[in-house]
Amino acid sequence: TPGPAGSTTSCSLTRFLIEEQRAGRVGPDLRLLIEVVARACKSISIAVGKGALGGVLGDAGTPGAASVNIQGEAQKKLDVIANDVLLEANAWGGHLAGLASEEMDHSMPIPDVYPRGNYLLLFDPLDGSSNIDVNISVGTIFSVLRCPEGVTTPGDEHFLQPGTAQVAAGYCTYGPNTTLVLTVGHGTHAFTLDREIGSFMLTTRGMRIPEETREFAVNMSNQRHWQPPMQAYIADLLAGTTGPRGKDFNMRWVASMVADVHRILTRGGIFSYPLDAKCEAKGGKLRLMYEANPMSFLVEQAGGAASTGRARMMEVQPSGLHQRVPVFLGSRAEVEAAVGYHLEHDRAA
Ligand code: P6P
Repeated sequence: TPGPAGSTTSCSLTRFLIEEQRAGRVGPDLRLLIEVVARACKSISIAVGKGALGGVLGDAGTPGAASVNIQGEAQKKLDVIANDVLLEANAWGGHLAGLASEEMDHSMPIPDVYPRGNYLLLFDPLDGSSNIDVNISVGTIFSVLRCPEGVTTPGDEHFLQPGTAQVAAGYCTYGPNTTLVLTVGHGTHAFTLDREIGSFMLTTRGMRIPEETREFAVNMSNQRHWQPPMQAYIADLLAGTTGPRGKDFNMRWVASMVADVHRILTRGGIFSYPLDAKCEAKGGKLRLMYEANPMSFLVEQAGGAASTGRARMMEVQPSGLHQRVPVFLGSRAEVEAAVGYHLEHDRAA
């Protein structure tokens, strides 16, 4: 029988999902969809783990003509490989009506040759891929929505649902170990890949983010480009015991959202990618549909908070598949403090 929160009786992802299904917390189709995504993550982990030996480091495209995605970012070979793995794995399963990827301009209905299911899958196939060539953790992020009733051939507009509509979300971090972190709306749980048997094994049931923290994650090189409330907030963190926060803080920035969020889910902290003068015109740096929303679902299910700095992330009504947003997520009390600086600034304006 399933152990209490925190316990990890030897339980594979498959067993965990079957027990969640028996408990009525996940349906059979969604259970199978998650298993398909997990299998694809195993394949991606193997490709990423080969490093230079796999001949797949570096930029996609031809020398001097790197391929660029809709984000305007140079694609890495592994970005393309990870995307192809997820497309192939999910095409024939029969659980999906359509899928959308950071690496594809538009969403894609499941090909007519296969049966279509009731879900929509969105993913960032390899987030943080600029870190691959320097052997720093990267990851796959995914989000699952219901396909609207009566829609048999979903288009981009059918994906534009708020984060609260997600039925599942997760990421797989490819680091010293490969760990899948998943929620189906009943807690956030971690599964570590046992490479000897090829199964994800439950290693943390019911992750909990500490309410308070002394650790923040932000790219400090953008400091001069931030809006005033962000400047004030970070200045007070840096002032430590000499300032209004009354405690000293530590900083971590991996520049791989999956790695930073995994650390925060594991030991607390606040992650922030705010608006700055460089990304303001685009609405932010990070993408709402397949980065901010799935991470926000996982964080909230672990007792944390996720905000745009002015509103709950998962209540943002999307206007575009690749829409960008400012992001504050992690330890609830610290996110609320950061939001306070923004709301106070707006009130005074
Ligand atoms: P910067 C990776 O490219 C990413 O999308 C996130 O994974 C990461 O948190 C952020 O961008 C890093 O951005 O500006 O520090 O390189």
